[in-house]
Formats: sequence, C-alpha cells, structure tokens
Amino acid sequence: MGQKPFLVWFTGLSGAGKSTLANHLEVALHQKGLKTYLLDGDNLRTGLNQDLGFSQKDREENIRRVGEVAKLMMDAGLIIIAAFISPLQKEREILKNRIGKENFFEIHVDCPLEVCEKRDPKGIYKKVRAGLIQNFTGIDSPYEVPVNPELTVNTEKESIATSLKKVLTSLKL
Ligand code: GGZ
Repeated sequence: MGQKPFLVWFTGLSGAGKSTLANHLEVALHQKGLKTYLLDGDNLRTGLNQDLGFSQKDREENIRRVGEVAKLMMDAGLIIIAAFISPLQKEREILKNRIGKENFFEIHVDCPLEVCEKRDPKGIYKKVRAGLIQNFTGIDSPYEVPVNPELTVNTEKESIATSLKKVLTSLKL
C-alpha cells in the first residue's frame, strides 16, 4: 500500500526552469495519488534558512539543511521534490550519500546562461548586471555541471511537457 519515499533533486542555474518543472512534477505525482512535498528557495530561504546568504559556505549549509529536512520528510513517507541551484558537485555528492544513492534522483535542468538571462522572470539578472548582487551563480560564482546525473533536461530546446515526460520516465512512473 505505502508509497516508497525518494528525493528528486533539480539542480541548475537561476531561471533554468527548476521550480517550474518541480511544480509540474508535483501535480503529475498527485494525479497518480502519490503524496509529495516541494522544497525550494522560496519556502526555505524565507524561513528555516533565512540566516543564510550566497557565500560558498552558506550555500553548502543551505543544501545540508534542505537534505536533512528532506530526510525527515522521507521518514514520514513523503516523496520530496527539491529545486535548488546547488552549484557544486561536492555538495550534491554529500547529499546523495546522506540520502542514500538508491533514493536520490539528480536531475540537471540545463539551459545556457544567455537564455536564463534573457528570460529573467524576476529581473534578478538585471540587478546582477547593474552591480546590485554579487556572487551570482553563472556570473561571478561557479556552477559545476553534474558529472553523472540520473537525467539532464534541456529547457532551451524542450517544452516543459517533454521535460516532464522524461522525468517521469526516468523515475519509472
Ligand atoms: C544565486 C541568487 C543569488 C546569488 C539571490 N546567486 O531565480 P531565483 O533568484 O528566484 O532563485 C535564485 C535563488 C537561489 O537560491 P538557492 O537556495 O537555490 O541557491 S543555492 O542552491 O546556491 O544555495 C535567485 C536568488 O536565490 N538569488 N542571490 N548570489 N541565486
């Protein structure tokens, strides 16, 4: 009867489409009768992680805490969908080991920086270019492309529907 808990982890640049895809995935899983919880910057960085900024150290702590919260929620039986830039391979490796390889699905939401910047849904790249934000991923802070993700979706070339289908297939759902 019980669903098997796991963690779907979307990583990618700001504006790549992580949150959009995560939201679509959540709807699709609900339609299959599965119980989920969505974690992303919006609900974590305004609450639990409001003391954290964007230095390398703070990003690592951000991801560590998200991992611990995800783990607790998995213990409660939920499927967790997480959307965080999580720019470093090392921090994603640590996360994977903490969660357990068999329950961790790393999905790279790939999109060229120029395209993310053109989309700029929240006007954040404009602020970066105006010098109002420092240490911005892809501009003056690194993003390391996942070495061996479960899946890569390309949101420049694919529709959301296509990316979502690939995600569901890779999750065997
Ligand atoms: C990256 C930043 C920064 C800096 C603010 N670098 O597109 P958004 O605006 O709404 O989502 C981004 C969000 C990234 O938070 P994460 O928790 O996913 O980052 S990490 O995994 O690296 O800890 C972006 C906004 O925060 N934002 N300043 N300097 N993104």
